Amino acid sequence: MAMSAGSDGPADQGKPLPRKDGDASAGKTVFRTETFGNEGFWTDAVRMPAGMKAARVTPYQLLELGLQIDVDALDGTTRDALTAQLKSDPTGRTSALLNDPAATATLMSDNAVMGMPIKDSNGDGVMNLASGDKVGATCALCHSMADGSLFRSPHGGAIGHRKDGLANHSLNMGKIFATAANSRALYPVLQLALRANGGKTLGRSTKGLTENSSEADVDAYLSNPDNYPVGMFDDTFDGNGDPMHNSPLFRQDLAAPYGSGGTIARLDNFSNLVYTSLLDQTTLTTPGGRAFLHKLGGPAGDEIADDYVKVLQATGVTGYPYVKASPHAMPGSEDAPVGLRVDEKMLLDLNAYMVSLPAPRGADVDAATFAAGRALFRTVGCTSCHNADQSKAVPTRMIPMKTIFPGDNPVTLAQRMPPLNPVLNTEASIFDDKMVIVNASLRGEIRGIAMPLLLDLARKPVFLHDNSVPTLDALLNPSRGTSSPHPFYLADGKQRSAVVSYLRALDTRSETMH
Ligand code: HEC
Ligand code: HEC
Ligand SMILES: [Ca+2]
Ligand SMILES: [Ca+2]
Ligand SMILES: [Ca+2]
Repeated sequence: MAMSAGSDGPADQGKPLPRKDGDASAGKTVFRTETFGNEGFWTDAVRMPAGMKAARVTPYQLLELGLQIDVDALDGTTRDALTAQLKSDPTGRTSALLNDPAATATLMSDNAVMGMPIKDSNGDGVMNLASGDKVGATCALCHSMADGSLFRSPHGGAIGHRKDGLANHSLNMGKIFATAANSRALYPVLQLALRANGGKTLGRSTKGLTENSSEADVDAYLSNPDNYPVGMFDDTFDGNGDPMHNSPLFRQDLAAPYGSGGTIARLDNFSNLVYTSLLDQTTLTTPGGRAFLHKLGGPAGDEIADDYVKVLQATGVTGYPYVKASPHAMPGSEDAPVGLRVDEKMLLDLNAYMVSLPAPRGADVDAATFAAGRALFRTVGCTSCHNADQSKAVPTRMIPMKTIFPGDNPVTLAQRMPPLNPVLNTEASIFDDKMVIVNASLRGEIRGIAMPLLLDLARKPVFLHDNSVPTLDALLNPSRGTSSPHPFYLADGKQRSAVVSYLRALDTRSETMH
């Protein structure tokens, strides 16, 4: 085939930091079931299983929330019964098992709810939620799907074999968090109205929460999809309501720097941050956690830590922090932002696993349309940022906020110690909210957006990290305007449709197979 004209990608590709990889098969176990003790946080502090029990949540409802069920974890009797019930009613609506609230605890005890593994916390050699065992959280909660071989709920939950690394675009994290009996324990990642900010709040909701907000107030915030859209998770303890769309976790050798703000340069450092501060947020009350919050937010950061202690006390949470991690020689560094590091070998095993997970095949599209889309992609300017070859690592260069979002016109809310940039917010937009406090300036880089993987796009229901664009066609349609985020357009409808087909077909073989 003749080479198309146009560029393959930006001349300056940058170089991801060197990465150490351990053993991928050990990493698979870490990915699926290692909690480093965070079951204390999810079961005793947030009280997720207790909330589900109180609300009589059925397996059918778990699936409606977008959770995935691992058919291989079910015992033979349960699997046979479920298979028979789904045979007689493929919608699952009349399945005795799927509609029995007691079966939710059974599924959890069987370790079948993906990403919410049970631990033998009472040490009796048996896994049973009812007798005091605890449920934690792992990467598989958001970064795995079931293949739907047994059942697929219209809302995106599925029962089948595990497919790790796929982003769960249907996970209703806000509603899942709201269902917990003590959602107030998620205080650091809620949208807050802090005294240090004069009671002003930043995020999707017009109203911020405080340490005095009731459980009902917090549940109302979390379960409102305008605040917490499906497929998103607020992973920054910055007091801002800034959930981001979930990412794929396959082929992570291609994805550096990590996070939409490019905040983290090294993969194992991202994983460590997840374990030591997101999957057990109570570490933020420790001296290391407080120092990190202070560095990020000054007095607002101090206030988050102080108020969090009050919330934990008011809700009877004790014995924290829960995560099993060691103090690190360089607290505050990317290796240990809150001063803690979980087991190094397991982090490197997890690296190997996330790197080994293959990207799914792209959608099948007609060869001529693919070729037309590919030629346009290379000639209309897309490859000044994106690579055409998706089997190559994304360029590591950060795209400045003003380039990716010409409407960026921020006000300065506070100064910070270098290398951190000042706290900047464009009031009229949520696109920049995630990068107001936590951004790549933490590693001496600029506030901007990192290049995303252009893979598995056919399965994506929504585009850009802030969920702001509903379809690929809309993303490339000039009607969004010249000052909107990602204003790179094709005015001609036919050309746009060829590029959309091309994008949907992309995978790591695209350059060789088509
Ligand atoms: C509750 C949901 C949730 C859980 C659990 C979770 N993540 Fe994520 N993850 C996300 C979201 C949402 C993003 C997107 C963040 C962003 O855009 O900045 C993300 C992004 C990432 C990225 C960046 C990918 C890229 O292309 O830049 C990595 C790496 C990652 N997660 C690793 C992990 C690991 C490792 C675990 C388990 C230790 C984990 N995550 C657990 C929701 C989750
Ligand atoms: C100035 C650099 C730049 C240019 C030019 C550019 N992009 Fe992007 N693109 C990005 C960045 C950065 C993101 C991530 C934005 C975000 O998530 O907020 C992105 C996101 C995307 C996404 C969405 C990915 C997702 O998972 O939501 C698609 C699709 C895309 N670009 C296609 C294109 C096409 C097609 C063109 C040319 C018409 C183009 N881009 C031009 C930088 C660029
Ligand atoms: Ca609740
Ligand atoms: Ca936040
Ligand atoms: Ca903003």
